[in-house]
Amino acid sequence: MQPSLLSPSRRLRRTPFSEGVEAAGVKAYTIYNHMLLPTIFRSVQEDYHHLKTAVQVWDVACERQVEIRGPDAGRLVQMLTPRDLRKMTPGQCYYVPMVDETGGMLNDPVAVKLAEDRYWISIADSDLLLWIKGIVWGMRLDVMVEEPDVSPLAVQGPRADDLMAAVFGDAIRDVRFFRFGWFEFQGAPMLIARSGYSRQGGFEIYVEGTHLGMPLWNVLMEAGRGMDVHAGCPNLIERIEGGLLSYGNDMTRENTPHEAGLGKFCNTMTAIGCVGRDALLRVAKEGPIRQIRALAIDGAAVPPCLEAWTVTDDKGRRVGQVTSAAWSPDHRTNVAIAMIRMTHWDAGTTVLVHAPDGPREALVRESFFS
Ligand code: THG
Repeated sequence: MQPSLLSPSRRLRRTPFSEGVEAAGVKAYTIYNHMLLPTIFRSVQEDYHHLKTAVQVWDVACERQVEIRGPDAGRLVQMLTPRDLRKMTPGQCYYVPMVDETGGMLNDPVAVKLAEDRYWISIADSDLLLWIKGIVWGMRLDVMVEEPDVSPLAVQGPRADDLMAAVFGDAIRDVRFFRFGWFEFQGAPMLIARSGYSRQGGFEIYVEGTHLGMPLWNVLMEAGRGMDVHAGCPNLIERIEGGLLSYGNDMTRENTPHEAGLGKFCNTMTAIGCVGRDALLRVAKEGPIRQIRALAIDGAAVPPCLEAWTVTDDKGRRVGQVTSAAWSPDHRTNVAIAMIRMTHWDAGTTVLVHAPDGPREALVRESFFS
């Protein structure tokens, strides 16, 4: 096995599944919420084809939870997001943009409502815990906020239902999208939601503690033998095709949810108490002047997108930037996520993408690729 090129330390956290990930031959990691996140097993393209045809088990322990518990929990969670949470009931998950007082995005987590007074906020890559603790202190709220020892394990792909039913029973098939149920594994209750960072369908198992991590990993791998199960991870190509955004890459604190194309997850008028509400009411009324778009970029496979690539019109005037891009074998073009100014965001517009190996023509698309 190749030695890791990341210098490990206590700051750079391993997960309850790291042993299984290593045994499966992980080839590359990134760091996400100060924790290891696998990015390649066989190759990004092989992992992509396999994800779209079989079933994978993903170590997404780096989707850390911020637990909010106590009498003010509901009030606090509504302060964090412009999405109206009044109809959210225990057993539901909501994808919620979270914003600061200027309407700038701080995170785009999945909120999991366990009880009227208890939530897990399943965060993207930013230290949201610190912002939340600051609000709690400043507002003297009656809640406890902490990072519990909870590690999501995702099962994704067209055969996810069959694999999960083999381990947890057929009742798992009845869990609806962005809902969760409680299922038993070796005597321990496990929260399992139908969700996950792919468009291929599947589940996320919120594993509490460390001790059941490898037993669960091994049971899934064993049960999936006849289903071509393999270790996998969020796949760059598949998530761009599907238009799944990556916080810190595709949008940052510089962007409002509307710019990020997440306006459909905002009900700013009725999200009473949301910290960025006044700022967002203003931008929602005017409408954004730049927004996330899917692009198809001409030419051979693009190099990795390690920094934003400038997008211009044919006269060289800046009209936006590409933030994620990859060659798609299925669509036989480069697929990309870009932030484009309104003068050029209409579907069918041709723009120039200044990739590191030179300028390329690109087409603004009506929608993503899945
Ligand atoms: N699952 C869980 N936690 C997470 C992620 C996840 N934390 C980190 C990161 N992913 C957060 N970002 C996203 C981005 C997209 C989605 C979920 C989390 C997602 N979006 C769908 C969409 O945009 O169409 C569905 C949203 C909906 O219809 O409600 O799934 O993946 N636990």
